[in-house]
Amino acid sequence: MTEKTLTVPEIHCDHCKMSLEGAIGALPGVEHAMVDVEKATIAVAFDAPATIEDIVGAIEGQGYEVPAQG
Ligand SMILES: [Cu+2]
Repeated sequence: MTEKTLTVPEIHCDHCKMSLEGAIGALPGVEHAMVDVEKATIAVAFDAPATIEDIVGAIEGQGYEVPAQG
């Protein structure tokens, strides 16, 4: 199991939380995705076949920019 926390500054409300948790959670291999609206972060836990690229792609697919993390 890989766990990562991504910062997505455009997260600002519960609608963001629901749409992002739904989109990421639907990816095969994702154990959980939890958005913290106040911190604008997403904590994800996943195994193969999911990759971090898939997860970033799902976030971008919802219309959010994912800046370089680090
Ligand atoms: Cu929102």
